[in-house]
Amino acid sequence: SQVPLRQENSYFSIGERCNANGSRKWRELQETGDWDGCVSVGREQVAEGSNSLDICTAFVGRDEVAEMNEVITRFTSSVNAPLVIDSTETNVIEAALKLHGGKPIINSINFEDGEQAAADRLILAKKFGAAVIALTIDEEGMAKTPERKLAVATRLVEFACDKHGLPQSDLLIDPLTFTVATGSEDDRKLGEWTIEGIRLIRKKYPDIQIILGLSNISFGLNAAARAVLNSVFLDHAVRAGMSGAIVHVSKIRPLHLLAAEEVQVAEDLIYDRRREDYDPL
Ligand code: THG
Repeated sequence: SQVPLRQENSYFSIGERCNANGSRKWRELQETGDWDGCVSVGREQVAEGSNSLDICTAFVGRDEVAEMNEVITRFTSSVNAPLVIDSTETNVIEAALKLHGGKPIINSINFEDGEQAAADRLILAKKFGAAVIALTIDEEGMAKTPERKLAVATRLVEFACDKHGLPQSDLLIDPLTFTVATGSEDDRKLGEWTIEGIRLIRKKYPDIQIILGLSNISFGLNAAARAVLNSVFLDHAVRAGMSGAIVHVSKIRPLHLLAAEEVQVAEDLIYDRRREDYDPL
């Protein structure tokens, strides 16, 4: 089969590597207080084409507020990209927003423990003019089926925009990405369900932003396979209506640089088309 010479590239890319949980290198730089090294990781990602950077300084035994402050202070003066404040702690988010200026993005709100924590963050968003990533998680847990993703997304839009006055253009719905590489029967539909969830949300809200933590799709595979699966999944997600993604930008490859067989295997994983004689990545 033929791989077409095209890939939709017009998505808002958020670099994933400034994350104490998602990058060993970053964690070591943070642990040793090598802030210049942290700035380099940020600048590298912007040079590679990241439109924004996800910043997460949460790590057991460390002072998340203090280290977030160190990073935000340096990045606002030395790295030319708006920052995504990735924290579960409202006080960490607030400290970062105070230092940021411009247009930061809060990562994230959800309804896991009801509406109060989400409300607190939306009040902060309004005060500081921040955009907000909203995960499709509610009191029943993470939305897995397309219908649940749409239902929680609808509640998030009504709560954040209609009730709390966040402009729809400042809401980034995240319908959740899970790995499809575990082999567990129950998890095999999760890739397709995320794509279908994007499609449903896009149909209902033509102008809203939809993003994913893209690399989650390939946890458990080797690095080469991850690059293939991430690239193919990105292409399908964008075509379903996704407008942005948290990614390792330099590892995303245009589809025409992949072998047709690689694209096929990735699509078989995403759409759960594993056969008896399936030859994994
Ligand atoms: N949605 C939102 N925010 C998120 C996520 C999401 N933030 C965190 C995460 N998920 C997205 N960020 C990453 C960052 C790194 C990796 C995956 C997702 C990753 N890291 C390699 C690993 O763990 O194997 C790096 C290894 C290394 O360099 O040490 O895959 O879904 N809103």
